[in-house]
Amino acid sequence: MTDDTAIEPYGWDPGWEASFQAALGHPPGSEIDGPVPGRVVRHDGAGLVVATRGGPVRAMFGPSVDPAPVVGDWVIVDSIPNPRLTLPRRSLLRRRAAGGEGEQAMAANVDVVLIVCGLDRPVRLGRIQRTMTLANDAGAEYLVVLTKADTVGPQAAAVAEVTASEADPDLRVVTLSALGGWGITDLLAHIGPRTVALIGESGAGKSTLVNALVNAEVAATGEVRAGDAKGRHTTTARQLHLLAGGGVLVDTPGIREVGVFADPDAVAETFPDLEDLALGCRFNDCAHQSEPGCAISAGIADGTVDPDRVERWRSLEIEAEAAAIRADPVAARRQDRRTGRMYRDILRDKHR
Ligand SMILES: Nc1nc2c(ncn2[C@@H]2O[C@H](COP(=O)(O)OP(=O)(O)OP(=O)(O)O)[C@@H](O)[C@H]2O)c(=O)[nH]1
Ligand SMILES: [Mg+2]
Ligand SMILES: [Zn+2]
Repeated sequence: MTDDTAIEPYGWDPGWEASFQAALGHPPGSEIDGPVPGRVVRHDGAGLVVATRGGPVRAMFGPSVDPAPVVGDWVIVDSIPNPRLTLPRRSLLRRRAAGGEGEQAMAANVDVVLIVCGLDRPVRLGRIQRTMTLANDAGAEYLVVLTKADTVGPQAAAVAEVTASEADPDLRVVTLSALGGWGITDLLAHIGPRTVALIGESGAGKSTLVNALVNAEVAATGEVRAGDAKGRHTTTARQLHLLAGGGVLVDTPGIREVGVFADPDAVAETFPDLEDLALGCRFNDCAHQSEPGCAISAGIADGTVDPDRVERWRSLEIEAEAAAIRADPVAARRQDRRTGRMYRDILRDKHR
């Protein structure tokens, strides 16, 4: 029998075992020599660190593996060691690469996203909604963590909570102080023994929170600038850390801009109330600008809908659609041709 005690804390379960055996073409339950499964716990310029049954191994990027493994992936490593295969993912947290067109994989097999905001700076609703969209795209749960609550009074913390929950009435918001050590047990109870990724801008307090949750100094932290509380990009690699009570945390480098590279449906999930309301618009393709019979415009007019929220919804939708078309240029061309044919047919019918 193989001894899985070293990889079970990383989330190894019968499903992954089955996936591993299937990938190698072995019948279930048979012994396998040589290639071993492991979880990518670190991804940096030099390569990968993979937690295996025999302990962590440093693996080269090696011959190209598709998809390229990212932190959180379960991979099969051979004896070199090289990753030879990425096991089919249960989820992928991704964003639009900074300043670029491409997609950037942030972490794989993530169950929960912590949207980390430091209370030493204003809570930004748009940013929360963008991160919610990334989480929805990955099929992950999310909750907002307002940390550094020790830097503001209870009154200000309460105001920040209300502001954050405006992103979604059902949004869970946890207020805590990672440095002060309060609110941590509460958060642990919320996340459970799952794979949890921390997302937020540099200096928000992600690594400090990781240390508080793990209850050890496992991640380096850095000072923020005095004037504007901006961070110095202390964390430079994505790294997975084990929680003592079960579950894993993925600490990530701070991101300046949350570029959405999402399925447009993920945007819809972020704004379910507006999507529902838009069903009442007269036209299916209503842009909610000045179309007659627009339910969204009516909501804005009678004060039941927040125009800023509509603005953020529309801009995220446009961004996600553009990304989807860029991701699949063939489909985009097909769509163009279809539209072209449609117009041609209409014109022909007219002139008949
Ligand atoms: N007062 C207070 N300061 C905190 C708290 N959490 C973090 N900090 C401080 O905020 C600064 C930034 O913390 P980090 O944990 O390094 O931030 P980060 O989000 O990991 O930043 P990057 O790695 O650059 O993305 C450090 O000086 C921390 O000591 C908190 O709960 N209270
Ligand atoms: Mg950090
Ligand atoms: Zn409308």
